[in-house]
This record gives sequence, C-alpha cells and structure tokens, in this order.
Amino acid sequence: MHEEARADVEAAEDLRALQEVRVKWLGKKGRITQELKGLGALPSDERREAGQRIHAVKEAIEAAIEARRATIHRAELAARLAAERVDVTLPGRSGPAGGLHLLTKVTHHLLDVFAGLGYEVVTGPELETDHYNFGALNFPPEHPARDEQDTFWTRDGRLLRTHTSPMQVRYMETHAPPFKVVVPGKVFRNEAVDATHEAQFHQLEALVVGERITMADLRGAIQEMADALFGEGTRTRLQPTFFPFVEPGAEFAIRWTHPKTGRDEWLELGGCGMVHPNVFAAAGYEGVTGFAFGFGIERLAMVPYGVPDIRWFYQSDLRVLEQFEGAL
Ligand code: YSA
Repeated sequence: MHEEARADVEAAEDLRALQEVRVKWLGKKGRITQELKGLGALPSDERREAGQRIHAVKEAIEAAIEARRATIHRAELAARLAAERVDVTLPGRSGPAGGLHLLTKVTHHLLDVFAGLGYEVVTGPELETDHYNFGALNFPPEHPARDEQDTFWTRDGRLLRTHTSPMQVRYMETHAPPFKVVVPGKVFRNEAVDATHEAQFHQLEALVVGERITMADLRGAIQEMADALFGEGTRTRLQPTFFPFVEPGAEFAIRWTHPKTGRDEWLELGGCGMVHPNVFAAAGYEGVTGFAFGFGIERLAMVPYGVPDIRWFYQSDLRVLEQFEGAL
C-alpha cells in the first residue's frame, strides 16, 4: 500500500476528513482509480500483474479507511459519553415547593377544631335550587331578606348558593337526629366588590339537632370554637338580629387582642340562632330542637393575619401568599 495513503488515513481526525481521504484515493478522479484507468495503456503481459497489484493496494486502502472509521467512531462516542456523564449520586435539583393557601390552612384548622368537638364534616352543591337556598329556609317569595343575598342565576332557574345554610335542609332530609355537622364551602353573591366584600367567598356552617338542644348549647359551641381558635377563656358575644331561618337569631363576635395594636376588639364573625320550626317542617322533622351558625372564612382570616383587603386572597400574588407559609 502507498505509504502516502496510509499517512493520509492516519492523519484523518474525524469522519469528514476521512471522507476526503477516500475521495482523494478511491473517488472517481482518485489516484487509484486513475491508476486502474492507466492499465489499458500497458502492454498486455504487464497488465495482469499491474492490475492485481493495484487492486491489492485499493483493498488495503479500503481496509485502512474502514479501520480508521471505527477508531474515530469509538473515540467520538467516548468523548460524548464523557461530556454527557451524569453523576447519579448527586442530590436532585428541585423546583420551588408549593404550599397551601392561607384560606385552605384556616379551613383545615377550623375543621380540625370541629372534628375534635365531635362534628362530622359534610359538603353540598354550589349550584342550588331556590327551594334549598331560600324557600326551605323560610324566606318568603318576595321577602326583602332575599335582596341582601342577591346572586347569579342560571337559565333553568337555579342559582349559585349565597350561603352554606342550604345544606341544613339537604342534610336533615337524608339523616336522622341527633347529629352535629359542619359544612365548609364556596358561596357566591352579586356583590359590589370592595376591601371586605368578594363576589365569591367561603363560609363554614354548623348544625346541631337533637332533643332539648337549647340556646345555652349554641352559646357553649361558639365559646368552644373561640377557645380553640384564640385560647382558653376568650370572650364571645351574641347580639340579637334577624335571619328568617332561626328564632331567636343573633350575630356573634369573638373578643381578641390585635397583635399589631395590642388592643382588644370584637371580631364580628357571622350569624347564629335556634333552627326555626318552619325549617324543621321543610325537612320533615318533628319534636326536635337545634341550633346553627355560619360565618365567613375570609373575614375570620383577615383580621388575625393582618390581610387588609379581601381581594388579596385571590390575586395569586406570591408576595402576599408567601408571608403565610409558616402560618398554622
Ligand atoms: C345565620 C344563622 C344560622 O343559623 C346559620 C347561618 C347564618 C349565616 C347566614 N347563612 C349568612 O350567610 N349570613 S350573612 O349573610 O351575614 O353572612 C355570614 C358571613 O359571611 C358574614 O358575617 C361575613 O363574615 C361573610 N360574608 C358575607 N358577605 C360576604 C362575606 N364575606 C366576604 N364577602 C362577602 N361579600
């Protein structure tokens, strides 16, 4: 084999250079091809021997190129494996961890408190009928109390529930007393949104029914909730008010110390009362008494956590939400 050809093959560093060598020696205009073409000009007695010799050289060059190709290929593979080497013993890279929203945590905390007091947690539909949201709760058809809870209606006459109270009658229709339930959930109102009003917010409802349940039990339940949320001995207050589905009815508030100002204030939470006989009648109940209360979860979270505007809960702004990572 030509020494020059061998040197060319050995000098090729990559597959492209090797291809150039192949063209130079074995291509259409390559040196070996030219030599083969030149055979015709030789006298016939020399032609055979010369032909064999040139073919042998050609095969040797082909073999050398093939061997070099395999070597380059192995080297390239080794380089690539080295470059892409992965240390499987390194600790993994993880993205930022998500967390629960403050309202979710407050809700879970509340449900924990009530579970500890022996309440069962139940949920109900957000798309309601007029019957469960108003009628069965003793709101007469044209009563002005309906206007305070204006909401969103579907074409088929259903509505987005304005409170969690519709679950009172739904639950009573399918369960027998005595029982203690809490109902967390999303509620909706056609509301002019401002710092303390959202069109979509959350409530927690409690309903306790049995024989001889009294206003004192209601008072005690609210007290127990206040003790669990704000510490033993927290003061609570009931002020008479009107809701069609209770008699008597009241607003309730919890006394707490504002962490920033250090002042004691009343935190108005929601409504409560003794379940109205008409509500029991709508559910087909007789001979029992019970109490219920319901309050806004956002309102409960705003004051203790210093959230000045209810809309902040829903703007998905991490600067707000991350402040509560360590809460609860
Ligand atoms: C009353 C008596 C019972 O026996 C049982 C439940 C109730 C509560 C009644 N269902 C109700 O919804 N009353 S309410 O209209 O006064 O709302 C209760 C609480 O929801 C309010 O005290 C407030 O904390 C919250 N809330 C009302 N509108 C809101 C709101 N929170 C945020 N945005 C709004 N637009």
